[in-house]
Amino acid sequence: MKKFDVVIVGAGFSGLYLLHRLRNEGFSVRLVEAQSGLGGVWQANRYPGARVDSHVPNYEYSLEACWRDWNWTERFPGHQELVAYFDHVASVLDLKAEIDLSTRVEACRFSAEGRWQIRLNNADVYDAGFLVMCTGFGSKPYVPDLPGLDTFSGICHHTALWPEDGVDFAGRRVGIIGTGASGVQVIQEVAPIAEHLVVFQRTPVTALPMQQRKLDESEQAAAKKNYPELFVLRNSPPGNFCDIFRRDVGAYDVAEAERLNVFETAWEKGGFNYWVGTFNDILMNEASNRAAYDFWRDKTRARIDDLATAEMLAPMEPPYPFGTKRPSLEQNYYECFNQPNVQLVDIRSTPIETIIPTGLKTVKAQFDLDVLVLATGFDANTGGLTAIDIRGSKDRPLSEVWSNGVDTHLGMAVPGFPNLLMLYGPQSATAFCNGPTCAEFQGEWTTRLLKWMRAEGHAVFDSSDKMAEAWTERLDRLSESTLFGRTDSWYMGANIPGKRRQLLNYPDADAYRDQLRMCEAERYSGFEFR
Ligand code: N01
Repeated sequence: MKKFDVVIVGAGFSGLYLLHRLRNEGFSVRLVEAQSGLGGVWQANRYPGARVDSHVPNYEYSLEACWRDWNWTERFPGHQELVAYFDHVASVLDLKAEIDLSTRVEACRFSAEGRWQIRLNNADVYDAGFLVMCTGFGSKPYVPDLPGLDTFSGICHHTALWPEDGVDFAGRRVGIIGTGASGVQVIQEVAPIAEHLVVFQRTPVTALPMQQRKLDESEQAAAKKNYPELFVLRNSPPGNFCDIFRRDVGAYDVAEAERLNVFETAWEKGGFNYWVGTFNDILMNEASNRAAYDFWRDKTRARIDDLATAEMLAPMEPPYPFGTKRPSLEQNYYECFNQPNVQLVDIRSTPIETIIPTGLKTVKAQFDLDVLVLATGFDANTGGLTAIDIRGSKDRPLSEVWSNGVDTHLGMAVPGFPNLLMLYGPQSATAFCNGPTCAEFQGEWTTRLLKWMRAEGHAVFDSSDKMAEAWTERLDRLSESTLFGRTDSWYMGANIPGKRRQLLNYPDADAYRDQLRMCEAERYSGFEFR
């Protein structure tokens, strides 16, 4: 059995950063990754059009070694370029020798000796002092239980389980179920080439203009002079992004002309500016939220030719508070529905009855399809963790402990699972924190915790039920004081039938970071050491 100080699971932003930092601090570390390459979700999500929704230089590490010689070709890079970036990172930080690719963690047990035994699918067992799960929030695809799905005789794939050799849509009849971030991206790629595309929409997405453009090396060379400052800004309130800052006033604290001007400016900047870069109460105050919705609705409807289609895609009345489901970014999403070969079907009013060998039947009509794309999302936040048989000191599987809902200490640790940490996990700022920002912050926090334990002579930590329940209560209160609790979204665990409805993402990355800092300043309050 190979022994390590730390085993990390997952080679995305969090896993690679932590490997780099812990190894530099003298810990022996092994990183295990199920995919055949680096980059986490960007390996699995190789569907056409997959690209990141955070603009350059937000979605990359702040380490100069990683950005000095790296240039992006687009403001919002595609998945192939992202995968190449992760390879570049692993090369410049010299990480590859410590990573097992194509290796799946099957079971993790906490032993009486106070260490983790990690069984891999190749029959190896690793023995580690600490186990850090960096499996991301979207590693478990959700395939809905649609009657007859297994009878479909055409090509059918979930967007996050996309075949490496791709799918040819040209001249085919294609159906796409789901209009979240993944659906919006595939639809824009398929619409121009399919003979006929039917989009099955249950809830409209509030997609925002990406304002994509090409980047060249000279522009980036000039911008890099400011990167050190920009990356400091990314980690300071209002943190997350280097260059998206909301005004610290409410939408109705300013006159109408100014409000509209702020909305328009954010709209023109593109990306997430319109979601998080306008006023401080958009996601809390109903009236402000409605103002943001109405502005989005009017801009969007103006792009859609047919009135009935416009009402389905951008209804006059908001289907949910703006921004409480993740707004996707788009380039020509709404124009796709003006094409004669693209049809939109509202499956809330006319639900899917069954999938048949030749297509799909709703309660109202039958659609003949050659290809069916399931852009139906993920068992987000928890699914990637509960899929692994992880048992703590009481030998209870994590999936059982969380079967009635999640309690964690600070979104980092689970009572009864000593020496287990989660990065970008449930109940941390995950969905509301730019990935690399969170990877670096939580990675630094974890590195300092393990160094402190080493210096203090502690071998084992655990957290208490009382503190974890208090953390859940804090999130429940945040769910009530914001507008998030009103919407069925994966932020709330509400996209998975039977999953307990609770806010699974701390909706303020700055406040979340303050909580972690406070815990550390109090010599890791809420943790017990031995
Ligand atoms: O998944 P989603 P996603 N019958 O859960 C529908 C990140 N991401 O893969 O809204 C019919 O958002 C569901 O309908 P409804 C990003 O954080 C990032 O698109 O539940 N429809 C919805 O329309 C994102 O938020 C990027 O009513 C069903 C869709 O499927 C997160 O991953 C790219 C259904 C699922 O949308 C998840 O995005 C991709 C059913 N039974 C993903 N079940 C970028 O950065 C579900 N739906 C670009």
